Amino acid sequence: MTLRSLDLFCRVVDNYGDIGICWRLARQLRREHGLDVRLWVDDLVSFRRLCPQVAPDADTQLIDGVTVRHWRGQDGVYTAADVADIVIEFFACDIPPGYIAAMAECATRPVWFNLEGLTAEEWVEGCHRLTSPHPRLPLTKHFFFPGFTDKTGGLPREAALEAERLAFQSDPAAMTAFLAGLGVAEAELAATRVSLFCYPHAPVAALFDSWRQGGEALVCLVPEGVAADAVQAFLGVPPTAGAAATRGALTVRVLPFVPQPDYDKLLWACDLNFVRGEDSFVRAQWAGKPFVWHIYPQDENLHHKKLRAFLQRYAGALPALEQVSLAWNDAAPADGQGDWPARWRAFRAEMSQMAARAEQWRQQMLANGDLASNLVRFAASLR
Ligand code: TRH
Repeated sequence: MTLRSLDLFCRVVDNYGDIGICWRLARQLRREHGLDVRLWVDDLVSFRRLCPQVAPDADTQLIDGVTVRHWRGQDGVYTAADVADIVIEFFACDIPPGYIAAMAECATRPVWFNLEGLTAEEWVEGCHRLTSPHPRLPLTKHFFFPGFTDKTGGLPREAALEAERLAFQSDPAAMTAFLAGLGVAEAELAATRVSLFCYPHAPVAALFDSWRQGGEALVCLVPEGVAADAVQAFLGVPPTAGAAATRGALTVRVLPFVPQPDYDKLLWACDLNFVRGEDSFVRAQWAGKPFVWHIYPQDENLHHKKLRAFLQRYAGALPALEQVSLAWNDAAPADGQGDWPARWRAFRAEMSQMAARAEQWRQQMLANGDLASNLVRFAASLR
């Protein structure tokens, strides 16, 4: 039986966490796989930040062909007719019990996935596609893991992404116009360009100091709301879009928080990108430019394990990248703290090797296919 419809349930964590990934996936499943996609989101106000078309008080709305449903809570009565052919709960987000009961009443049961978070740890390969039978109902859930090897679901990537990136990067006028549209001044175009997206606890002030004292002109482009305290301290004025200041070799410029497609362009237009969480981290990998990852913090420093697992796969031959990544995430060994100006000097000297590695890594990731296609293919095989 053909799979035609899909329900994706997403809970927004910590401002807009996770909706970045789900919104991208929902659009791709609609556009490239022709599925009738409903995206259930519990926090439309946060969602609107990434997607300005979102009306925060609408129960149901259609955006880019995706039906967006306000997921108001766990109550609610559902029938088999409400259930999609594929049901995805993102990151074990617990879909409403009434919906699960309705799933069990379907003549043909839906294909049910728990789509997990991205990690480079090796155990993922053993858990990818594992089944989890419901304790009471005749339903089976499958775990689906994004990942970095061909024994995982791969990374999210739209079919046209590579072509779009190549077109943009081979058109300097388009790049200049894009940056000018974000307020980047012409005089800043000659400097080394860095985009900055991180959680508030990153040691931004120390990094700014290193750049300020460094020997090369560097412009740091920071979307509004990111690292607000450190940016304000550097600028001396509130960090609203358009604010900028130059001190020593460093110019910090606050950009508007751009819509998702423009965020890709920003990554493509920079020499180095600081990214965070999951979605921007993946986009930086597709950008094929050097990047530093700020991982979302977890209890008992579990995130440090995940960071190391990634660095082991990615940065084996890039010691300065490893050092900076560990220090950026407060995971450097006590005796390896060093200071930021020294770390940055080593990092800068290694950047051309990082660029080569980024390119090689992108090719490697491309070979794993993309998450949406891998998921749809697997879902079809279960029918
Ligand atoms: O939102 P995040 O902090 O996401 C995280 C991760 O998913 C993490 O695993 C999770 O547990 C945590 O949330 C709660 O960072 P992420 O994943 O990079 O998503 C941010 C999105 O914002 C991404 O889609 C890129 C987008 N973005 C823009 O569209 N415009 C911008 O200007 C910027 C800076 C980001």
